[in-house]
Amino acid sequence: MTRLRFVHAADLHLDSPFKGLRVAAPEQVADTLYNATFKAYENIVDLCIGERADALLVAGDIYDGADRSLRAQRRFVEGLERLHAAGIRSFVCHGNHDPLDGWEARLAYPPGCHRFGAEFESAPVFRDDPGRAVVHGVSYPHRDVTENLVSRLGRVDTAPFSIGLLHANVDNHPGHDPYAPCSLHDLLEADMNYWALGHVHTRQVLHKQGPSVVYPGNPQGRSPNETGARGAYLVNALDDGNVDLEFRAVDCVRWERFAVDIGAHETEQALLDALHKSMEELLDGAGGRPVIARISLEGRGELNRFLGRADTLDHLAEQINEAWTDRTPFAWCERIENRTAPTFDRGARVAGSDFLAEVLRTADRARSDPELRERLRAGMPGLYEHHRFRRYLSGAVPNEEEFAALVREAEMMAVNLLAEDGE
Ligand SMILES: [Mn+2]
Repeated sequence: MTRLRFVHAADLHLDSPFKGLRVAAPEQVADTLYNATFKAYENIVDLCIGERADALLVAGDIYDGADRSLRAQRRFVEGLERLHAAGIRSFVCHGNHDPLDGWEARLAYPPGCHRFGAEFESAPVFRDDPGRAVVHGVSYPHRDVTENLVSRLGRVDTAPFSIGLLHANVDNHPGHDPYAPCSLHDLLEADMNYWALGHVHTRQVLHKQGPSVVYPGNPQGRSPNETGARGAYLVNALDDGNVDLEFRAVDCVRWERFAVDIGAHETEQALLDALHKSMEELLDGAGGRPVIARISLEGRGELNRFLGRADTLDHLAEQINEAWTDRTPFAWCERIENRTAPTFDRGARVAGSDFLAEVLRTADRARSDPELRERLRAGMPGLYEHHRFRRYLSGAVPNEEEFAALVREAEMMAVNLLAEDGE
């Protein structure tokens, strides 16, 4: 039986400026971006209402900056008002982007909304049935919270379904500032059924059950580094204390990256056709949303010479955008990067007397000489289990087939580094 049904969102970053992009983007792309974070938030409110959720939880970074705009604050409160009118509670904490000491307009929040202060406090989800579910939350008083907030939580009453609402960096997640650092262990030790986290922008379930520890990610990607579907989690809390988690996309414009290997294309026309085809596939996969794409051209081939000509990358992007940007939904190529290299005559180079020739011959021996292969493979467990290196290596020690792929990759990397201009 479902005891509680809620939507968990975080990192709305309302009114994100989309730095630099709005200048370069055509009008309809710029307009879409300008409204994107707001529209995604409205989609979250619609999701709560459509799914008849009991509550919305927002785990910090509602606004993009401490100097949050009045427009952003009003739009946020409007959403909470819509929830309140539908009988849905809202629980909000603030993070490093929107700490309590930032400027704030004195706006009237609806009575159904609970905003957490600078100390952990508890709020029942159902005012007429406080023993059913409780949210424990805390906000950042200022931006640079460097202490472990979980340690301030203390024991909580375990009878109701307990939710922790927190903006924090768990286990030093790379790529995000180390605010309110804590460990997964800290979170598992606390008496919670569900940790509703915010801060890390790519959704992640750190622990599935008992308790569930979840980052929903930001609901709207804001740069080529925030690709793919983004949204919130619809959570059904069951009577046994576990949850059913369901991700729901709410983003209204999607960022994607793709790579095209020029080695597979002999002519400029073939390359253009491949780029158009990829743009079409991206749009097909975006569920009716517009797409902003960053394209990377890679590999070795004749086309490397064409790509090296002045302004070629801009002209390519122009060709792509002429075909895709005026459609609804649009696809817009934001940038094309050239990571290609000239063709490489392996047969000629392997017979040479330089270091690269030696590398190529060693790669050949690693493939054909069983003794060398065994020696190399024998060294791998030490690397994959090494306390420093294993974090850069995913998965288990490679098997025979994976080892062959590694040799191929290593050779390619060495060639790219050593034969930079093909000469
Ligand atoms: Mn954030």
